[in-house]
Amino acid sequence: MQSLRNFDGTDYVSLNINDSGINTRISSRSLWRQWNQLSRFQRNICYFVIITILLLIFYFLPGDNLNSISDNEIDYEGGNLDKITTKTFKIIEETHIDHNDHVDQNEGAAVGQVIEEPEFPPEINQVDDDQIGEPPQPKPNVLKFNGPQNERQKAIVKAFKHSWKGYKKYAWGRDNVKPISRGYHEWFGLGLTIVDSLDTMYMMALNEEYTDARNWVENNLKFDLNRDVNLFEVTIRVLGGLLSAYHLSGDKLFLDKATDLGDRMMPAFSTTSGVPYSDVNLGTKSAHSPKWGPDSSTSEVTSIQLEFRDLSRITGQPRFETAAAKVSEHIHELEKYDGLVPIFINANTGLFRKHATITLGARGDSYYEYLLKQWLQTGKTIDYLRDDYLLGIYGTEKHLVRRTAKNKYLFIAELIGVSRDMKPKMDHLTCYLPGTLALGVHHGLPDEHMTLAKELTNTCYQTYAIQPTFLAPEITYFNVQGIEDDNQLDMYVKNTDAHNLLRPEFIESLFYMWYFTGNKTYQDWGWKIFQGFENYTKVENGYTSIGNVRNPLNTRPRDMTESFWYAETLKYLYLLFDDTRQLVDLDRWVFNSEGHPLPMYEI
Ligand code: DMJ
Repeated sequence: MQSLRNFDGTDYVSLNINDSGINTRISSRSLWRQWNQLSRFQRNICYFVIITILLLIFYFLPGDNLNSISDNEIDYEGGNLDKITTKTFKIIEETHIDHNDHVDQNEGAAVGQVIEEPEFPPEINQVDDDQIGEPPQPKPNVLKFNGPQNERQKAIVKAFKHSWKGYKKYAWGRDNVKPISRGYHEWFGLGLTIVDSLDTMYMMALNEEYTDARNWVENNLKFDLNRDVNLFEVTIRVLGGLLSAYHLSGDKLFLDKATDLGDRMMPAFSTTSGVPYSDVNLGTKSAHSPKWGPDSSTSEVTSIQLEFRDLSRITGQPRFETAAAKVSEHIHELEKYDGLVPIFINANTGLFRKHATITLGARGDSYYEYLLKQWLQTGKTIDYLRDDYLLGIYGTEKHLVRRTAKNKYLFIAELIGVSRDMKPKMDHLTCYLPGTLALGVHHGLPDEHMTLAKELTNTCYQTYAIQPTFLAPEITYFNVQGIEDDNQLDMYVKNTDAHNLLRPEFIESLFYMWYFTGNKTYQDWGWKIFQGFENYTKVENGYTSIGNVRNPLNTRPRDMTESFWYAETLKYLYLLFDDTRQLVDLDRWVFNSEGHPLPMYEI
């Protein structure tokens, strides 16, 4: 190092590295010379000593040093692979410890510390495999409920309370109330009306009723019943109801009940194809095909995935999601008719029943609904779900969309038998479709779907409006043949199809249409329909299904209130009359087939 002077007179320091380089080269040469003068034996001893020293260094180097890299040190941009890999391992270790079933054996273990393998029998260790680490987090919850905000919402809450009062008085803890005979009806023995109603009461801020129901669930809801139940119905109503109540309230009671129920339904998936049996005994944990035949309904086996996936995501146990998703994956591989599916599938062969009816009504409907909703639930990350949905709508437009001869009302027909003959008939169940189409369009699917949605909404509305009760029948037939008769009607109803079960599908669609368009006509249509329910289904102790919508003087009350009246029809009416359209955020929540909101996940 030298002190020198610049031309302008300022001082500077010069560091001469060349000299030291020369010295280094000289000393390396002499070292090399000395090394060559060693005998082979001496060199081997040197090798041995060097290797031993290196091994000792590696052995005693503390493991934590490898992990002690802070986020700031990680050069994500520059691709410092070693550091990123080390960090990733650390994250995996942390999540494994957090969610390991046996973590209590090692309480206090630090992250990265070696945890001794517990001595559990193999089957328990298998459960360990089931843990996938930290459950994916849903998008943030933005739900807040303040009770009814306007006259229409108040009227809906009043209707709910009236119906609930009858149920509580005459059927408490039973599946359904029979409001005329003041009795009850048991289907599964699971207090269906209570569990199905939990989230509706929560959203309506009916605190007293909600608390009663919550306490019943805590003290009385037991699944250890030696009784066959329908996998689909119990999934969408009971499992869906519990999960939704859990997400809205955060009350772990509901999650515990849901997990117990999910466990008990798992035997339904023990088939050779993975397509579940329709019936499962929650007490004996055994499952089988329905009594009436070997097949399961297509819509049933494909409309359990939202619930089973949600259960997995909250518990961190993937087996529920895996079993249910396998069904969708299997059906994805099956041959379809331009995306349309027959309504029966054999659980053992995993094959569709050849030439079964194709319909978007009973036994077909929610296959299409759950393709879209599963895609949304998983953050639009599973492409085949979206593609199968789009294909299904394409097939619908190609093969099922028809118009009446006179007023050109658009409806969704059915295809029957080997010849796939068109049957000009539409179940009320099909009136869920406009809502689902609108939901898809909002989430980026083709705008043309909205045209179909609007036209079908209008037709469904007509099925109500043309009846003197202003209530739609279960099934409507359509005139597609043009005849020279001014009196020809576009729609007609057969005697056997004239009942109304207080079903929700069209109200559900009105809610989506209102939510996405802001067109108040949809609210007004819903209000008129609600008047129909008020005028022709309301009785002293609640609301009842009726046998005939065509004659206001002879509605033939059926003395039955289905649980979906509370879970869906009244909930969707309440949401339809939410003028702010902000009560539920449809970018964050997806409703299951029974009207229970579940959170969307990022993946
Ligand atoms: C409900 O249980 C569900 O909406 C299901 O998807 C279809 N049937 C009833 C309502 O009609």
